[in-house]
Amino acid sequence: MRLASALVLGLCTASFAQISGKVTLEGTPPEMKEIKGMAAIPQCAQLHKDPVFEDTVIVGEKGELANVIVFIKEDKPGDLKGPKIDKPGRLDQKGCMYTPHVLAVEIGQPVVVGNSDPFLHNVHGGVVANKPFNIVQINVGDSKLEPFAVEETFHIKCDVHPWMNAVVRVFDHPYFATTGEDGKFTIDTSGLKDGIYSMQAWHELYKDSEPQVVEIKGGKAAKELDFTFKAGAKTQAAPMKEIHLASTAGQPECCKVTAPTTSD
Ligand SMILES: [Cu+2]
Repeated sequence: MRLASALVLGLCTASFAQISGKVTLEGTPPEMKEIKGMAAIPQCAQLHKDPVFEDTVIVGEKGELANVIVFIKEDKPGDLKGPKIDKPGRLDQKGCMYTPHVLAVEIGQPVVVGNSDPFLHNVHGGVVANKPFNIVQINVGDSKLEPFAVEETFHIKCDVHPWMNAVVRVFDHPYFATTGEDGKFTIDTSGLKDGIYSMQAWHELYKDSEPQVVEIKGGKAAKELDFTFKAGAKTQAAPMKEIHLASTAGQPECCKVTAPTTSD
């Protein structure tokens, strides 16, 4: 009985320390183009029995929008203090795609990039403010990235397979979460002082939402937060050419290849 009570209490405590909600896309989502370049590289193509499409906008039947980062918006950098996230942020390369497509991490948080494919990928960061990196992974395994030092949003791409790209956003506090395919998010509010906070949702294509105000009392948000993006705000996914890499310096000899393009 005592154990049962403790379990219930534990569950309740855990469920209180959070801000949660859902993100929806209103309107007709943009069509995601098939990644045609993949067919030209048998190593990649054989890992997929069906055609693979770009993953900039992943939306469910009822508009549930994945890969949206929801976060507390600071009045000014450094305003928010919280416990450091020590669980590594993880990006995987599987079937010649990055998973997840969008990764949010904290400054100083460990970051691991895995290769689940038994062949070459490289992990090339389009950083400007952070230290440049370009890691070669020739087989299955994990590589640690140097933790990021400043806030920045940038693309990671593989120079071998030009369609492969992921988006990384670095925060100077731990109060963020990324939506799953159900559009839902849960931010762990451990260590967050009671008060009024401004919340924002960000999507790679649709950018910043209108901020919403939330009251935190006893670690808990007073209400669930729902964000809506309008599909009409953009008519098509950002093409690959919009991915800017800060520098190709240090690019390994292996990866200076001209791979088939994905242009249509
Ligand atoms: Cu690759």
